[in-house]
Amino acid sequence: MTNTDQPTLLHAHYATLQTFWESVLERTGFSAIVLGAGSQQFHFHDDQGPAFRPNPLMVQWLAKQHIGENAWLVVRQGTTPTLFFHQPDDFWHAATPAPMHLSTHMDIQVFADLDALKGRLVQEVSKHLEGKHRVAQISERDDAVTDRCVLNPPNVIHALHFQRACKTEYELTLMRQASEQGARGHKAAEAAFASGASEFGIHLAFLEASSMNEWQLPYGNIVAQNQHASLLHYQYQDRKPAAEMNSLLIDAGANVDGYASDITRTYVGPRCYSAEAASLFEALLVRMQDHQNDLINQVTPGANYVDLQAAMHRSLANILVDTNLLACSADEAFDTELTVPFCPHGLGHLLGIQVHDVGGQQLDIEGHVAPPPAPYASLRLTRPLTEDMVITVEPGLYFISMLLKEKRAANAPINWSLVELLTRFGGIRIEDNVRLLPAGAGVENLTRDAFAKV
Ligand SMILES: [Mn+2]
Repeated sequence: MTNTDQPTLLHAHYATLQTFWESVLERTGFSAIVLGAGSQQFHFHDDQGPAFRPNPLMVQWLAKQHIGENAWLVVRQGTTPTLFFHQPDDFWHAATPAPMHLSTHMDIQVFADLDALKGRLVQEVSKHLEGKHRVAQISERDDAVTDRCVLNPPNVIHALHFQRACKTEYELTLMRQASEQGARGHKAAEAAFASGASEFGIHLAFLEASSMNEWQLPYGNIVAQNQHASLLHYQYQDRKPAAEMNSLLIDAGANVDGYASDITRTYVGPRCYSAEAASLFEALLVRMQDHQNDLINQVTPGANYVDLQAAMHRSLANILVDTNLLACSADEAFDTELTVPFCPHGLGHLLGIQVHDVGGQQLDIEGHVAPPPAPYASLRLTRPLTEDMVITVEPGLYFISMLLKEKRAANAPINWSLVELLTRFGGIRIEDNVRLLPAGAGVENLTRDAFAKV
């Protein structure tokens, strides 16, 4: 029996969801919320397609990666939800079994025949339509179940998305497991790199040790050696080991029952092209690790990630000046935004069912948004931090020729010979997943805990 089978955790998870969803019904005046899981889509002119991913709101209720296609969930006030589950008789594919272990938490009705399922769904939805009542239907491509269903009403979706940022203990248990599986993958990847494996070999080592099929990954593995590490979302894997092995940046996570981990580590390589460059890169790695620790220590309820993003650039300015990469003062580097091309991405984001979880720029359940300020346009998390959020903290330092070229043309005070020395290392990113504890108690670092455990 795993932790997630504990009935009390599951019970508390459902109580939290039910209370919040009922408050959304109350506030918006809908008599029910109907979720469609969706169905498999295909590539253009093809009978093959990407792996089916269900409606993420459905994942929150079923906490399952394998929610069958065509499932529907009806949530209403004062009673447990009803799940209509399609389990076809099929000899082409294995039918996803209905989650009967959840039957104490919801009414589960299983149908082999899709038309019969839809007929019962219409009946069920119609039951909740007295007078002028409307039902909120959240689904991707489906027609309205009845003409009284309102498709994807923003006021309902904003509220549900906002609430997903703060995790229940049940969700945290899944995310700890995802962190442990991710940490196993990372340890195997580190060992593979030390023994001279190619990017592809490291990718395979990660999959095996994390026990992930490629299609189960929360996002495509980023396995970047040498200069590839300067491509923030480098998506290929070289099949042959590189002639020189200066660095590895690996950004890879695992997925447990629909919940993700998102972990990045950077290593110095076993065959660096230059001893001088290697020792400089190693010194930068040490500084970046301290830098990340400092930022994690500032994560607390009430803090604003926009301020932390600015703190990241202030501290990056110090690192670049101390290591002589910049020939100006740290204040000048920060004020002139000279650190931005060295780290053009955001400090972090919400994490959960989606790797970049929804609602990070949302200020409230009404859906008011807080766009990130220039020059931090790619920051995905701008809302105030609160307890039980799970977020990533992932500062970076890169040598991106495309961005630095512009600075060179503008005669920026950059030490170009050092940049040249480090360009073949690509860059550094260190990313942990942390859960906010009450003010003063720090964070639960899911990633560090997992590395210490596996
Ligand atoms: Mn991330």
